[in-house]
Amino acid sequence: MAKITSFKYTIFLSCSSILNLFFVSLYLHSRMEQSWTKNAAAEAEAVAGISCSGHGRAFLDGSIVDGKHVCECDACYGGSDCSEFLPGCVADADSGDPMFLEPFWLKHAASSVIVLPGWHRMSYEFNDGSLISKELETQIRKLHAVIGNAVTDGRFIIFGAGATQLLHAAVHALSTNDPSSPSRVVASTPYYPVYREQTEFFNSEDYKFKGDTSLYNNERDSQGNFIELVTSPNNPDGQLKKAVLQGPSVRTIHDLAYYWPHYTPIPAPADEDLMIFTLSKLTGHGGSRFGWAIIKDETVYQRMLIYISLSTYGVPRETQLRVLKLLKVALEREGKEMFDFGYKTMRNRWRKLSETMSMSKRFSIQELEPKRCSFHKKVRGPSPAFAWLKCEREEDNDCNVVLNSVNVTGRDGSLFGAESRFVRLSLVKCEDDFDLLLKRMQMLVSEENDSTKIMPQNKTTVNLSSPRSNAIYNWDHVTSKYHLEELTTHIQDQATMPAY
Ligand SMILES: *[C@@H]1O[C@H](CO)[C@@H](O)[C@H](O)[C@H]1NC(C)=O
Ligand SMILES: *[C@@H]1O[C@H](CO)[C@@H](O)[C@H](O)[C@H]1NC(C)=O
Ligand SMILES: *[C@@H]1O[C@H](CO)[C@@H](O)[C@H](O)[C@H]1NC(C)=O
Ligand SMILES: CC(=O)N[C@H]1CO[C@H](CO)[C@@H](O)[C@@H]1O
Repeated sequence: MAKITSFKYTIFLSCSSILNLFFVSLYLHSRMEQSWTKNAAAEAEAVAGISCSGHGRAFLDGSIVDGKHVCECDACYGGSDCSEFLPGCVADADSGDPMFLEPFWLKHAASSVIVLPGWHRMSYEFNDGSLISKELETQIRKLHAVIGNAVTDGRFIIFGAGATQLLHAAVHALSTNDPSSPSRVVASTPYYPVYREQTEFFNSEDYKFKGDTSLYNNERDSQGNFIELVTSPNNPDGQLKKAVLQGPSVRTIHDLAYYWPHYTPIPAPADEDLMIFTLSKLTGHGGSRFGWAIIKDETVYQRMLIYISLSTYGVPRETQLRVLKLLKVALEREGKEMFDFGYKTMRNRWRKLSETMSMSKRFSIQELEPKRCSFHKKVRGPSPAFAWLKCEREEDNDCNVVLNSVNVTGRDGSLFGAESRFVRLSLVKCEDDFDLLLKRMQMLVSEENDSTKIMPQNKTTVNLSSPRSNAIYNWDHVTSKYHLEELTTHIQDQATMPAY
């Protein structure tokens, strides 16, 4: 009996050893096959592991001091590990750098990583002679279908180095090729300053920047060719916009950079002749310089292709590979996680700033109506990328000067074709930037004289015919009407907002 048992053991042991050997060799083999990514992976993880106190980040291509990568700190933080707050520092709310999405990507580091070997797509062109990845184009069409913000069926798609390049390519493509009657490039005030700056900079004979659309919105002045830039939701004020000018000699460019659920309810898919989108406001990757245009007309598409081809000969293949990966992660679970994170972050910021501003008589911010959002499948409140701040006091005609008194700086309203009484405050930067901005604005508002007796929202005393009070009234109206829905979602957020 003992003999049989020991025989069984021997058999069992040998089988087990053979199996082990088999798996070990399989493992070693696969390790060897993967070995060319190993060093790069270790290098990337080592840099990612450098602690910057949650107020900064170390990067693989950042500076090296004493053989080590150093932390790059958020504004207003310093020290070798970014742990020191710099008290007198300026809260810079000028730039629209959408760093608010960084926590999402930190959480999704593993799924969003790409590997880029030295031999990746070295050629000038793809095999079919084109400059764009068909897979990426497909992914972009899928993205719009899932989010429901643009129609892409039967449309041409072109890639560019961010919306900036595509805007100019579009102006070029739509302009009359006729210096004797150059196209007039117009936008509704307040408009994104780059429209004017870029058109003037390129100084073409074929088109000239001619300011506010409202100057041409009548029969008499509307002769000649126009290119109207429509930004929806608008930068700076977040309003959904439609083209103003009509007629056979009017061409429109729809800049839909912010037409994503992070920043606005999406009432319906946009279906315009020429629509421009950018990766930066979608995923936060402004530095990747990637945008795309969706174009109905083939001739316009061809003219834009020539522009891209002569200026940069397409978008780097490295960028296209990265964007493909980022969009796949963005679309996981039908976009639920990224777009929820984006929307909730922006909505919470807007809510905090609005609360502070509702106490103020000296300042006001734009009013935005709740709307039904086809993506969220409900009526939802505003979550804009920017506050369009107005200094209400007669003497405060330069609003940025007022903000500078508490070390806040925004973008001067005059750059948007409006008065300097307005300032655009960016709400899309990182958490540290927003927190400091909010704190300083609270300080400014609390400094207002007690003599003005601000009773926050006494509805019965509101004068409805005054536009200023109207804004307060409607905000109040909005919060009470949607209070229940907002409160419910707020409670749900607390429960469902993943840890970032
Ligand atoms: C603003 O900056 C100045 C100069 O750095 C500093 O003295 C002042 O305390 C700062 N004020 C605020 C409110 O941060
Ligand atoms: C609102 O203002 C009116 C008039 O000043 C006052 O009679 C009323 O009590 C106030 N209501 C509240 C809720 O404070
Ligand atoms: C309400 O505001 C308008 C415009 O500012 C003003 O003309 C009107 O006299 C005000 N009414 C009252 C009752 O204060
Ligand atoms: C109009 C008015 O009362 N102005 C006062 C506001 O408060 C400052 C100091 O906090 C005074 O200097 C002003 O006279």
